[in-house]
Amino acid sequence: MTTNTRAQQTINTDRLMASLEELGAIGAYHDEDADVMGVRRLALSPEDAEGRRLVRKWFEEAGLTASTDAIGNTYADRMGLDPDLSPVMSGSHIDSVPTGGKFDGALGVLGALEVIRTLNDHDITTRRPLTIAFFTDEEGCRFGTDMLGSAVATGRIPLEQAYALTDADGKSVKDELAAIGFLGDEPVGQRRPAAFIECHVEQGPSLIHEGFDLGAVTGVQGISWRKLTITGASAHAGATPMSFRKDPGLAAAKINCRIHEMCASGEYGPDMRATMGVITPEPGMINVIPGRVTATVDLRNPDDDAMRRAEADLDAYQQEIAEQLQVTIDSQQTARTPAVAFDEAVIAAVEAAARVQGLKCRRILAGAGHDAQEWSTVCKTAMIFTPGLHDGISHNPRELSTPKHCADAVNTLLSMILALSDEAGNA
Ligand code: HGY
Ligand code: MN
Ligand code: MN
Repeated sequence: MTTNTRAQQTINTDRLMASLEELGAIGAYHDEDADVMGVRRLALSPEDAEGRRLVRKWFEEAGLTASTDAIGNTYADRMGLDPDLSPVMSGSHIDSVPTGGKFDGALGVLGALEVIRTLNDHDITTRRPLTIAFFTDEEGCRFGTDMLGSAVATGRIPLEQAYALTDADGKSVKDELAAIGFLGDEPVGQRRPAAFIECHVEQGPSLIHEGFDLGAVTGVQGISWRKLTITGASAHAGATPMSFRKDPGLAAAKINCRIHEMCASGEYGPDMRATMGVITPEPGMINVIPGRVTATVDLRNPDDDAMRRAEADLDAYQQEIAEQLQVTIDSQQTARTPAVAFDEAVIAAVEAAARVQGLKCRRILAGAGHDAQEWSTVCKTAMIFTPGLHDGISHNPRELSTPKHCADAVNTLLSMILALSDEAGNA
């Protein structure tokens, strides 16, 4: 057993890409629009279960001790020279959106695994123990709130509240965890690493457009999700005069226009983003004025005060529209996370690790939510971003990072994990 030497080694890129391909084949589907293979691995689905089992098998084949907690987060531990020190943790998610790609989340999990495999290849033992992990339901698509597993593990969402969340078919998180065999017996809330580091595709156009190899992520912008149930009166599309209508479809359309106007106004800062991703009319027929529309609003803002103002102004607008169009609007907040700043020393260490490899790196704020933002509430945390082709598109089957993009990120992750696990200091 050798002591922890600064690894001059680099990861095995072919092995990393082969693992990404193999995991990416689970839940693969042919996307007609993009004419490429996408990934559909919704949280706690049979596809997610198959992916979980494969990755847990890989964890164990790498000599790690795997365990699953009560919300289905799966951790894999590697002994350090000093077993009493708290571990360095790295991981991400393997669930995807329904029209996902092979890299979102998977690069963070399989990149961490590749670091372990590389340390094993060179018989390197780190000072601190290491833990790699995948977390439950990062995407939030199926059960309505994102970063669920990490939020429960770090105390933001109570376990029982998470268990009770249901999908569109009324299936609960707890029942679905049990159904796929990942209702673990490790209590949640026990894992408190010394540091957390996650690598992830940027999911946006900045790095590739500006010619950077990597991003040292400074934090995550605020996220606010709401589900609107707008109820009016279904009626005949031809026989009903316009003045007789109570049309929830019109209400949803006006709200969608309003959130775009709010972004364009600059009144909520220059970077606010808003999306109405779900707009579902019932009964959804060409000749029937809808009786009910279910819609969602996703607001993002790096400025928490501006986010609060936007939420309050949108609440007021919803009431105004309800009165104007004689509909009712039930508005439920389904996710809410504040803007998060990562640890300055860890961010600087990412920049230094990139420089050592001769990689062009710049600081960047995460546009998407990530597991790391939850772990940043319990330990020093940062992220490594890598660019993507096609303007860094993500939550789209065309998501694509090259082997170099992936290797640059994971070699930087290797350096970071060695540096962070070398540190003495608190237990
Ligand atoms: O929605 C997000 O930002 C993340 O992909 N769950
Ligand atoms: Mn992700
Ligand atoms: Mn995602």
